[in-house]
Amino acid sequence: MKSVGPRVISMGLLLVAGGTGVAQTVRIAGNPILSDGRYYSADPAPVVDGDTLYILAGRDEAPEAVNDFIMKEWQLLSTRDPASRVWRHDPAVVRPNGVFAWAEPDRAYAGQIVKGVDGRFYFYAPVQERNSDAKDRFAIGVAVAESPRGPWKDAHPAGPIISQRVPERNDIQNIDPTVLVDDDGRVFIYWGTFGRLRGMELAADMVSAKGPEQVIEGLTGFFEAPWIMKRKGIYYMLYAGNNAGPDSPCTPALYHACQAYGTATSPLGPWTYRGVVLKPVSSTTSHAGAVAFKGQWYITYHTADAKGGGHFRRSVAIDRLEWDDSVTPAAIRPVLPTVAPRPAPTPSRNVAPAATPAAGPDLLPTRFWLKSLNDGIIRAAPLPPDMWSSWRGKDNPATPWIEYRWPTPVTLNGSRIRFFADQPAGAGEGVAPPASWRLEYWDGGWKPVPGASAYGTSADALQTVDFARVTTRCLRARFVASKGAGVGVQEWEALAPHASGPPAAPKRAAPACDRP
Ligand code: FUB
Repeated sequence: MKSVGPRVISMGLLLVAGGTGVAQTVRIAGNPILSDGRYYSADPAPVVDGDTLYILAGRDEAPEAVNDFIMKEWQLLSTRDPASRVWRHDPAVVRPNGVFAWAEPDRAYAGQIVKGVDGRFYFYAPVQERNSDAKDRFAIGVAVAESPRGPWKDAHPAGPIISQRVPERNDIQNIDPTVLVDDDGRVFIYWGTFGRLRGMELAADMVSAKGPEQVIEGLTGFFEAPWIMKRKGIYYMLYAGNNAGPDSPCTPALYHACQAYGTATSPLGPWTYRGVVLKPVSSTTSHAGAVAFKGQWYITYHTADAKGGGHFRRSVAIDRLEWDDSVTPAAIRPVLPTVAPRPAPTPSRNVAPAATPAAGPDLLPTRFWLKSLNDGIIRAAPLPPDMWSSWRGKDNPATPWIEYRWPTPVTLNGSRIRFFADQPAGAGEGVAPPASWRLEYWDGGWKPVPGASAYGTSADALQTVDFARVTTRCLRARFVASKGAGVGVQEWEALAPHASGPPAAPKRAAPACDRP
């Protein structure tokens, strides 16, 4: 794509020259920054140069039904004042094979731009090596430029500075680099994923390893996405954590991540876990960066909140990051994610959002997410936390059920359900459409809903069941599973006779009907 001179296009966007794509000035209403679904943006890494805040981001290009990181280029967002809500978007600023002759074109993963000891900008980029005998070909290359906008050239044309082969042999996936130039000019790089974090000192040239690679420990639940920063003499490491469980401070579901942090008084530790900064976002991955800009700290992260967004169609958000200086070391206050005002929801017959979901038997701990039943989201290619499922691997229950409980009685005359299946109907393994199912309501005992239409079992579309009006506090869907397979449900709606305004989510769990 060639640069063009300034010109105005529809939707209030101003086009200006820049990068290798066409830059646009974007006036936003709030988060995410790019929200209209034309460009997705992930793995934000903020960097300040003079009076401008830049955010480096990868670009998610996965089609809606593809669960994979299709990422071929990095882009830049920049502003002189986040409060102005005016951003410049430079798409396609750099591509892996455009700067690293040794790299594959795909997999422009989470990089970071850092101002080096010499005042130039260094871009730490995880890419895949084209020719390598390593089991995992992810490697970290470094490019250099006079400005965060580039143009970038390989700062180490001999190849990556870190891989499974250099500077030492390792067996981790070498991605998610983050770099600190300390006050005394020493340089430290940290990287890693899948629970394995490494740290190492670099020389002042920003590329040569001073080594050795060190295993970083002490950061509870570390999964990936480290972000190093320093404030008032203390080193802070933000990271995506996935220590999951019903009582975890981080995340209830294994496939989601929180942003947690730890502190240290020297750059390579020891590190002390300090708590959670950001609860799980709407995408399964969470990746953050933070920076001070004109006297205010900001945190950048990504979500699935843009139009058409998803776990592999993520979008960058920014919020203030505040400190609690009343404690030592200063603590990071929990971040309150903000979103742009949304249009008022259209009236709906679905009163499920006002109910508390329940299921029997219990979920496989940390794998599925009961709350997804009534979150209003149906994905083309859902992941486990997008659904409830009775699947346990073996001994899957023959007659599982799900239930809605309202705090006060509701009148219903229909229901819609969207099954999930990764096996065909009749399969005896995995998750298959149920052999049959029925709806019951509580009326002093469980009774079949009267006059029910056919109970469809296909997982390809919402299955609608109409029935005669009932007024109840509890509605149950009982399934007969296919042979030994599990049953999966992405979304389950309970329909009132007439549409009304959006039902409020319950403040407290509604009690069961069938217990005194
Ligand atoms: O964007 C690809 C990967 O997703 C990053 O490397 C991880 O941190 C996660 O955000």
